[in-house]
Amino acid sequence: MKPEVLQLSPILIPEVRERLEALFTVHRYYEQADKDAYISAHGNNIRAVVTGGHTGISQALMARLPKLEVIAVNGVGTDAIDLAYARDRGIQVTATLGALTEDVADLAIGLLIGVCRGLCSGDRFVRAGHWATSATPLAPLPLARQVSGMRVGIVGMGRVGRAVAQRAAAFGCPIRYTDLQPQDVPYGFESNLQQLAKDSDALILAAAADQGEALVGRKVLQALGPDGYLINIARGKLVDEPALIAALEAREIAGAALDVFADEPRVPEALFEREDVVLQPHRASATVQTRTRMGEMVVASLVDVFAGRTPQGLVI
Ligand code: 8YV
Repeated sequence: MKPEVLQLSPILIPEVRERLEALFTVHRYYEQADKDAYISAHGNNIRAVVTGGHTGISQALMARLPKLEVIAVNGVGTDAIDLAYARDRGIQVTATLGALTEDVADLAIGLLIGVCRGLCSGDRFVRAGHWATSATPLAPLPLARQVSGMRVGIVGMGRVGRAVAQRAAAFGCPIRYTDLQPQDVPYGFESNLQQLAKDSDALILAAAADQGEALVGRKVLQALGPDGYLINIARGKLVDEPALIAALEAREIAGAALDVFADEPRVPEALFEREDVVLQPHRASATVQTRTRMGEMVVASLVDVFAGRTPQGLVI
């Protein structure tokens, strides 16, 4: 009999879906109208969960899956999983470590350029027909901020932070970073986030959010200052969003570019009308190439666990 898998979020690559369904009996939890009744009917037979980094799995749901052996995260973040509880139950947790590094770093740089150079405002300006009609071409658009040579501060020097640093270095940007401890990288370490913000023109968040705290609040934003930009490709909960909105409104920072939000998919409406922000719907890893690689890792990790092998990307 094929092992039964509970799938909590969609997989967008057809080949990966087909392979998953060929090897396992897949229960698409995310499609169920009555999730409670669905778990009452199937929960006792579920041996694996497939979920996204943002979706994770609640402890309450894990508790209803007594035969659960493995949670395969189609992503790298494990902040939405109670790892201590999983460990106590002997449930293995895997993540697609390394599969999405390049894409996430690419988007961080894309967002940095996007917000500093006003790419989205420029696009809206052209589409609205303002370029052709404006008396002084480009008059309503303010001059942009140069990206090359900006002082970049990176929060979290893990795989993604390093890939962001490599890219920013190619733009001639001096780089400093903060992390729980100094890493073996050729960039200056700063233990104090507020000081890092003060010394940066752009602060890029690439940290894990397992501690669940908002690292970036009013003080860090004020330290970043009226010429500083905040880029977040990590987790929305790392930022105190009301403080960010207040800082933008008071022009205490120059702008923000965000791929992630505290309560996705809900985004504070106060951000919608602002020209000094660039917004993305959490899609830093959403390329065909990366999602294929991630999906293949998810399937391989389930195969390995059920064959008694140590899966690649084992977190606990
Ligand atoms: C994905 C993520 O969007 O890796 C993560 O933790 O949040 C993202 O890469 C998500 O996991 C989609 O499945």
